[in-house]
Amino acid sequence: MAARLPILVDDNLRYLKSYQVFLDNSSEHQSVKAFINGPLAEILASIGKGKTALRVMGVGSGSGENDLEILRQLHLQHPGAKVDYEVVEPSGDMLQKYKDLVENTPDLDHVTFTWNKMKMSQFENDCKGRNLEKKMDFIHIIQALYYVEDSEATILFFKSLLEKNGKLLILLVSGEGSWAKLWKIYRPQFGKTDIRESTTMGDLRSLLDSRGIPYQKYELPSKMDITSCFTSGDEKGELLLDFLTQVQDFSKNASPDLRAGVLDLLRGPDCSQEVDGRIMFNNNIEALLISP
Ligand code: HSM
Repeated sequence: MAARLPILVDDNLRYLKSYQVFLDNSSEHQSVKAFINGPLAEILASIGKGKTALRVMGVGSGSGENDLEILRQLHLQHPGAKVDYEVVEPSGDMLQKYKDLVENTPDLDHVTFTWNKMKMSQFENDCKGRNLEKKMDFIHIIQALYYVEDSEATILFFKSLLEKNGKLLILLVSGEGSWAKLWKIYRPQFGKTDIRESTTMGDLRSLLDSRGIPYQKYELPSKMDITSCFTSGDEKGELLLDFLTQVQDFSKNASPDLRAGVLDLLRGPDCSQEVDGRIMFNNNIEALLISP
């Protein structure tokens, strides 16, 4: 029977710390930024053509860095347009960081933010209750679909909010990357949860294919330096291990066998490569674009 290990998201402070260590040691934000200013720029240019006001939604936006990069690119593509921007984010700490970032960012006078401090499922229920008719030109769910109970229902809901020429962008870890390998072998032993932290883009593509929903796919190469995970007791390494397993204090709570097996897999060629003495984990990301 699978061990009941404590789940990382249940300890908000530890989650925030381990997420920060993950960002500091990976090229995740840089890869997403390169995508926003590369392939996404053209797509943003194509939405809401000729409109003077655009409606955009960031779902699970965290502390807002990706959102503001998208807004910057959107402004370049539609210089005169106002933007009505809905943010859906359940963490009060993240939302506060996001608001601070907005405060300290110039040239956002054309944007009106609406803050929805709630989970995606709550937002969906709220919209249905209010019969919200507001249609969106662009919706993005960046690295956030792990935290929903039913990813299919969630995607269909947000897709239903799209304007005729709108686009829904979803980013998740690659179906072929090291996250997928780690989860395939060890997810059952990391403990049972009612959310799907182990959803990869492979799962999502299968789901869309089976429903006949077309999409455009992009690959975003990314790496994570996990060298510190192999120094027992290293604070950053322990936090990174928590982020990788989504288990609180993984080294203390997992059995010695489970810990040894996970470290072995993480270090091996299925997950990582050694570059200049550093252990680099394949953190590749995939982006999918869906039309209404
Ligand atoms: N939640 C584990 C996967 C991940 N999240 C990568 C952000 N980036």
